[in-house]
Amino acid sequence: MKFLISVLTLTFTLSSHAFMSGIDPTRDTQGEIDIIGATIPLAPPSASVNAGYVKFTNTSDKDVEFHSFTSPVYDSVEMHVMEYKSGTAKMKQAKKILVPANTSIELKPGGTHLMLIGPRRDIKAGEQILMIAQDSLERRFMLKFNVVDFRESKADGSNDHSHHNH
Ligand SMILES: [Cu+2]
Repeated sequence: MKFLISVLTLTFTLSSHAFMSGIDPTRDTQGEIDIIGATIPLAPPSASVNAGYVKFTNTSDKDVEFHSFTSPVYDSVEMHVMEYKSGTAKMKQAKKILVPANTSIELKPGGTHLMLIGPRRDIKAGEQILMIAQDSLERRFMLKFNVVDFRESKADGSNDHSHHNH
């Protein structure tokens, strides 16, 4: 992990605040944006996509608009919103995700989510997947997603997905 972080630091030698402490992987503060409970549910082995869920809290007085997400583990990451029309739900690609000033938004099942396309290797429960979000000011935010196998335990809808076994 240390190695990977230094590689990323070299690749993205930008503002140092874009890199979090890593003390609590479920809640990283990077300047104005708190990143809470970033989770990737483990998909069946045959799946070629995963979904990413996370809660963003904007603690600043300025809107933050994410324009892109990338991950070294996936070929591409798309922002998806759900469209409900006459009883059917359809995913639609979005060009941005807005986190208004002093507001929290949640990417969750049935709503806005990240679509992780083309995993470059096998994904295992318990590991962390790095993702870089870039906003409209070209600031970069590093996110760590916990891969969770909800088939192991009952998904009761609670938001506590933290694992303490590593
Ligand atoms: Cu989707």
